[in-house]
Amino acid sequence: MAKKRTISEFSTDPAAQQMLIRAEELGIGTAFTRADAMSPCNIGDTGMCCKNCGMGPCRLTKNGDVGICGATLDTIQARNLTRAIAAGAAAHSDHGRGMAMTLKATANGEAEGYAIRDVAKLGTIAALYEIPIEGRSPEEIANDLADLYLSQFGQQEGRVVLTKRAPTKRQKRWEEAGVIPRGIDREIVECLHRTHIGDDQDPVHILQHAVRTAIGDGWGGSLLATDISDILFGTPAPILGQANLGVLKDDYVNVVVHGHEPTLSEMIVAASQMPEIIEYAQAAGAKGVNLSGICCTANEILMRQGIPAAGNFLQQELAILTGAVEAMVVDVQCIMQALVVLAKNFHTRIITTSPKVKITGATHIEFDEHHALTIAKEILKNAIDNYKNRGAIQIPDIREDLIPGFSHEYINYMLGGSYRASFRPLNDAIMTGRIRGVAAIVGCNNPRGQHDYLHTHVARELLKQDVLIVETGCGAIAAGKLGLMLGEAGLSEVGSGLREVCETVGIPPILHMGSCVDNSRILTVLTQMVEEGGLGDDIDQVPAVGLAPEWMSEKALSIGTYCVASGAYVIFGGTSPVGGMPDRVADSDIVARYISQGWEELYGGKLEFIPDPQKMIEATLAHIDKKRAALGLPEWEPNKFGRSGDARMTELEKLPLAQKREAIYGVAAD
Ligand code: SF4
Ligand code: MSK
Repeated sequence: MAKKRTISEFSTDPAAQQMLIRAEELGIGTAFTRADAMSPCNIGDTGMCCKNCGMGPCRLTKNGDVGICGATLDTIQARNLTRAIAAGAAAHSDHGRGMAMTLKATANGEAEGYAIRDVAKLGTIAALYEIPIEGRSPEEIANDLADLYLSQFGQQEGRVVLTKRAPTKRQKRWEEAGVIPRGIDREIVECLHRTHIGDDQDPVHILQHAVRTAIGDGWGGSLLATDISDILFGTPAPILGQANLGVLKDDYVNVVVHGHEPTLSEMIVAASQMPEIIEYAQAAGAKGVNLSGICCTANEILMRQGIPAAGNFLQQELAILTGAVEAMVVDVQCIMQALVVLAKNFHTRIITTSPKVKITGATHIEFDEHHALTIAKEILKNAIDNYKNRGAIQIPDIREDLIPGFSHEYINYMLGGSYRASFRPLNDAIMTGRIRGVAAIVGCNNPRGQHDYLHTHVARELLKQDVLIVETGCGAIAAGKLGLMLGEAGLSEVGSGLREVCETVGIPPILHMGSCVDNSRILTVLTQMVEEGGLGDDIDQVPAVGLAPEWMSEKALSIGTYCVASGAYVIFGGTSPVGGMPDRVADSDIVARYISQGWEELYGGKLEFIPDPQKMIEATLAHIDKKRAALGLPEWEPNKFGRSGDARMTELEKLPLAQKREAIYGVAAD
């Protein structure tokens, strides 16, 4: 019998807790209560079930069990993991394909409402591939770039051209391991082929292809999606935003955009500010239209337009429970089917928009980039028409300011200024030990655990240890809700060395770097840190760790795998999908060992599943310290740095001259 949790065990977020109490009062179920009611299958959740053919499903429960076809547990686990990675890579990359098609349509004047906003980034990216720039219009260059990027999907031979943006040594490693993706789609299709009954049955060989597919995501589909989003909608720079359910407004028409793609949501932002729409809303008795976001669509418009985030993955149902949402407009990925049933208790309309996503019972208004602004206006008018149907509302008065928008271009600029933009100050801060290392905390929420707890607990503890944190996805929204993304407001909990750097540069201790596909920005930052010098000549030498403490989606597994292939130590929380049997003899644990030790030998990075937060933190710090030692950097010392500014000067003033000189210049007096 599954344990029934209390409201505070469901979520650490007080706004979420208020809505969960409301759900309980109204007798409405949510993902949290459904998770309590349904225990996970203890065979499937550790990868011990195969249903790849009609002879199964085969459930392997004892050491030595095999499926009807003779497949071993290791083969089944490798196949299951590979299929999940292929699905995740497909989701990211298909998003990238959509962006490339929009870029092509924009370049040819066929995309209503879109323009090339970042011509400089277009030029920088085009130059990487030797696309001619001189004397050509942005549209001509964009057309060539779109063609090049679109060709990467169906390419059969050669290499995905974006992989050339990895450090040289990394590319060599991939070549030696035979994992450079030939074409983005080709590798995904081959994953499905290889894992069909009676195909690839060597777990290590299967997983080699999983790596190749994931690289096609991180250094292919995701990277090009980020490039094009920036070119079309502007490269993010810091901007003031807000997060949590308190961003909904009682006297406005609330429209929540949810999913992943910025193409439609950017047009909805533009349409919501048009006099025609504002007047339409006022005629309906509202003050106007209040837009907010959930999940990564939220991150996309938060970091570019400052549009507030109503919450992360587990808050999609909770936003509707406020009773104040006229329409939730969804595109692709992470949209719960439960929204439609839940919305029937309120007046909220669930509007699906992607040609790829329909939900039974939802209103479908199909998006087409050729008529984007017209469709955006139609959607908003549909929501406004629904305002009169609003019943009792309860909006938690809880929201937090945050500053998102730390693209790698901006990080480069902020560290060095416009005349000497550089990663040098960041590398120097790591080399001296002011910053112990870097952690990327990314990924989803999972109702099997306490909403936002792992994200925020792990982040807080690492900040105390002078670890600079970058975040994307739902993890970023969790940190934003906690107030750790607002310049000095977040610094009270931060180690003294990191605090000194944040104060000097003027940054929060956690940098919001965008949506799930923007994990490619983190790869770019790591590459630029390597190129800057002083931290080795490949990503696996940088004192950095990736964490997905509350992961749930297949995309997270693809992200984790391409980060490992890029050289990172990646730690996931929750249950391992290759966990196997509790009583397994270690020597038979081929898959779990291979993705850790085996991948570390090949790529310098490894993937591990560590559910315990304390162990997760210890493993992160141990890895950072190991990498520091390997680089010959000084051992990190707490409180060595950071007594900067007036306080430090007052302290120094009290010292005798010789000691003062030593303290300031690090050399003894003459
Ligand atoms: Fe069972 Fe083999 Fe079919 Fe999988 S592929 S379901 S292990 S018979
Ligand atoms: S939205 S993939 S729940 S991060 Fe990108 Fe959040 Fe995970 Fe979806």
